[in-house]
Amino acid sequence: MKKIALITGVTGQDGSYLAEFLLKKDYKVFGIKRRSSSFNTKRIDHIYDKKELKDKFQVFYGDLLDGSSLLNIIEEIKPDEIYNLAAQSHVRTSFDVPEYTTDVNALGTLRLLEAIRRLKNKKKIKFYQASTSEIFGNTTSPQSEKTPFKPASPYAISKLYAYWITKNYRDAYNIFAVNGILFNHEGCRRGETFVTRKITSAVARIFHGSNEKIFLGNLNAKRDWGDAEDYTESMWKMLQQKKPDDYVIATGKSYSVREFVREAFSNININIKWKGSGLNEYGYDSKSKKVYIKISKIYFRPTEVYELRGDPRKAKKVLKWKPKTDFKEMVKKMVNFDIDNYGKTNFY
Ligand code: NAP
Ligand code: F7E
Repeated sequence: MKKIALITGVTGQDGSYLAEFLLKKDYKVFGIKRRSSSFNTKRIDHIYDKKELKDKFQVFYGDLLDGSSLLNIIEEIKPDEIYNLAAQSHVRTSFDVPEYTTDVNALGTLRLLEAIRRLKNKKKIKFYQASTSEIFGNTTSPQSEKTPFKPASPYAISKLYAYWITKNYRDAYNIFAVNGILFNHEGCRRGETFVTRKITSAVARIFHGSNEKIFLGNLNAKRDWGDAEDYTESMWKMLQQKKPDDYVIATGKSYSVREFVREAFSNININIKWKGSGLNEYGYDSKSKKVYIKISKIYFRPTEVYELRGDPRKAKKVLKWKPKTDFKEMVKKMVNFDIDNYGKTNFY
């Protein structure tokens, strides 16, 4: 019998990669999409378009804010594995909509776990929770499964609730539930408001002749940036273990936003240098002296996380997982993708 997977957040970066990954493993894949006033399926439309996948991939309307929709879908499709990837996932925005972020990310996870708890066969369902390095906040790097939590945003705090409730339902009700504590992972389907894709899409426009400047916030923040496609495999691996457990998924290396900018521009043969300080700092082409980067205070956060760098040794040992793509390759892949698809509307 084919295994059945349900993915919340299937229209997002990770959801779309995971759907493809599971379809290749011959799963039947169901996704949940929320109602939106404009099209929100651009990352999965190409899966729908494949005739051979017609009976293997299906998407239902549902919402993490609507417990009955989750229960109905789970009862109807009877999944073997549930991947909870849906979230209000933008850290900066979580300061503007803290209540909404908490409702979706924290209570949304509870609603799913409650839906599972009510099922007769709850012990057979495996549940993956998309946890995050943000729960560590400003702790000393590298962060591992043993690092204490110090979340520093409404997003991180909502995800810490989801982390604990997942653990609690595992212990209290014997549900196979795991937390994948993933550090930042990026790719060609990354949302354009996250800093990496914001930079690579602007670099592509500049390559094609745009005269724009990129306005950024904190250039000194460091993140452990991995490749999103490498990371989706780890989610599946966590659910194939004998016992449920929590794992850090990371590369073990961190780079600053400043280094990301320089690396992205180097792919179009522009060598960025920096001048000035604070809000007056700018980045310019060392040859033409043209200014490409400026600072805007709107991109700073009320509380920033200065460095996240993960220790993935447990995942390497137990899951036999390791990242395949390094920082330079990942940046190159994103810049080239944005250059090649410049001006196109349907490109995934
Ligand atoms: P993403 O691109 O922002 O995707 C989020 C998904 O959640 C989208 O499909 C979105 O739908 C959906 N969603 C939002 N609110 C919803 C609601 N109320 N009900 C149902 N669906 C809803 O995020 P991602 O980068 O793929 O990340 C996947 C998960 O991993 C998220 O939970 C994120 O917090 C977590 N995470 C991400 C990273 C990372 O670096 N990418 C690292 C650690 C953890 P729309 O398409 O309609 O917006
Ligand atoms: O910011 C700095 C910003 O928004 C990265 C989500 O997937 O990963 C992601 O959260 C860094 C921060 O990602 C701009 O201050 C500077 O220090 O790309 P980001 P994030 O906040 O790390 C974690 C693991 C998740 O779980 C989240 O869901 O870059 N930064 N200038 C900027 N950030 C943005 N967005 N825009 C700027 O202009």
